[in-house]
Amino acid sequence: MKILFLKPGFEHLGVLHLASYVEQQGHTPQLVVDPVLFADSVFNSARLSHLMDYGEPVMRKIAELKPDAVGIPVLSAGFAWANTRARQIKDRLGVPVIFGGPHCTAVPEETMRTGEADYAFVADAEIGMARLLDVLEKGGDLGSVPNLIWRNGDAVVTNELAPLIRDLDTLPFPAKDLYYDANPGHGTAYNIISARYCPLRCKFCYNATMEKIYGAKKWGSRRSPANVVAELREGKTKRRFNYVRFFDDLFTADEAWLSEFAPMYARDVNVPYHCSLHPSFVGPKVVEALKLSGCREVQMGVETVAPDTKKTIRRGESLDQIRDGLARLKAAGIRNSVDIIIGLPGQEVDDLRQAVDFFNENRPDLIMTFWMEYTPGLPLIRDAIARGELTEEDEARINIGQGVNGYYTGGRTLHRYKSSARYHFLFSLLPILPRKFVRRLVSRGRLGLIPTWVPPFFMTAIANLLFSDRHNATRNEMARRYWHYGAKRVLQRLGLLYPSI
Ligand code: B12
Ligand code: SF4
Repeated sequence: MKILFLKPGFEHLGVLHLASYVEQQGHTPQLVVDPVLFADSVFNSARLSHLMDYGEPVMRKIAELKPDAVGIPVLSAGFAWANTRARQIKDRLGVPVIFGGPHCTAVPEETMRTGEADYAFVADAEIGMARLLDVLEKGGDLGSVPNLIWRNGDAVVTNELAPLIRDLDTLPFPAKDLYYDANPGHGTAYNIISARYCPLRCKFCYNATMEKIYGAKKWGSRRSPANVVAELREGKTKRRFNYVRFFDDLFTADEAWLSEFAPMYARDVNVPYHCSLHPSFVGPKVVEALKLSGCREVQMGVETVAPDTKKTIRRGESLDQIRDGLARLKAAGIRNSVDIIIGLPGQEVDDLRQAVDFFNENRPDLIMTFWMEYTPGLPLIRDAIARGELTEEDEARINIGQGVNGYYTGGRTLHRYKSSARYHFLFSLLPILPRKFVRRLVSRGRLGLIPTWVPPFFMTAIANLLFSDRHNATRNEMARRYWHYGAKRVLQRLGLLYPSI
């Protein structure tokens, strides 16, 4: 059966893993990438997004490929886009549309009740998707397809979950060629994932949602270091890349794994890489292994330094751990970027001031400031409602993928938008501002001098441009994507180029 995956924006490892799995099971995967410009959290403009919409060329391409079914990955922020395309596909081709990904996992019933999908999947979908395609092709019982959500008359049925795939080494490598054939020259990095999920369950994160489904058992599926290195070695034979980006939630969670991985990676891959970590997992052994393996840059989620707010989001690390971790990384010559969140429930402006004080003394290379984005199913939503920072109506909107943009649902941040935006400005430039200047600015109450007309997303872009590693793959890929698809669409709109993707 021909299954076409329609993917917005960037490379999507979930889809590429699914594609290679269903191919192994006898089906034929296809991929169409919809560029979806100006609808992400960096560049967001309804008017430009409409102007640059690739709807018609995307639909034409799908029709040319004549799939038997179409699969669409759905993040909550992309639920509206997924529904629009699903409707168009069903009207034009009449083939079934299947949704999957974090939005469906978080709110399965709502996905089916409010969306256009014929079928959707909860959580990891390799086994279920292959089974569904068999049923659609040869007939059979939909009730036997694990993780499937489907309509039986007026009822929405959620089937039993398959156990998590524990031995990820048994899965085929992701179907990278599908993406790179469609987007030649877009990636200078090799994106890879070695584990699924995270041992922690911070309340603002998808992993807290997953806990409702798999409990504490969700953690524990990790590919062996040899399997990860084998994929990268194979990747090297197919295309050139000068950077590797590990998409794992918490790359350094397992010291033993890391110690086995480090020498193997250094010997067989030897390409600088990026990974994400957590302040509780930056001990001496971890940093030693990162250094030995050639890690170039890490992103550390700090989110807040205020003890009470840390408790609210279920974070247990101490300020000493953050301080020591940053110092160790610096001593090892590993670039480090920290994440801060504005708009957490209960967060006061003073929390942000504490963060400025802390990072002024313990300087990371880059501070990435995010505004709290409530996505469906987060336990933090109930906390925000209890504090009167969100309403039940807000939750209903969040559950259908609306209002997930942090600038609009940053809890009560909106009431102190100006001061929050000023702190965002300051965090963005902190790494180059003289320490004394920052101290004076904050202690003498001169923050009002910082302009509030500069949009926060612009400051994030500036910080990225100034301080992120020149190999920073997200930045480079984003620039390429906008340049390639933006210029192409403008020429198409002017009638100078035939509309295609
Ligand atoms: C890497 C990553 C990124 C990368 C790449 C994104 C991508 N499209 O792959 C980048 C940096 C670009 C990114 C950006 C964003 N991300 Co992100 N990202 C992740 C991360 C850390 C890993 C994703 C991954 O590769 N997982 C591994 C693969 C194997 O799993 P998977 O993708 O979930 O796929 C499996 C199942 O979900 C399912 N499935 C997935 N797709 C489909 C499709 C079909 C048809 C079917 C049947 C099944 C199916 O089957 C797959 C295989 O089992 C996750 C956290 C996480 N643990 O998932 C967050 C996560 C997905 N991101 C998230 C968010 C919010 C974002 C942003 C909106 C953030 C922002 N403010 O900009 C943007 C959106 C960008 C976009 N438009 O795609 C949230 C989504 C929450 C939600 N409910 O929507 C997550 C869950 C993190 C979190 N906050 O908790 N992200
Ligand atoms: S450490 Fe990161 S990935 Fe893990 S639960 Fe917390 S925020 Fe999510």
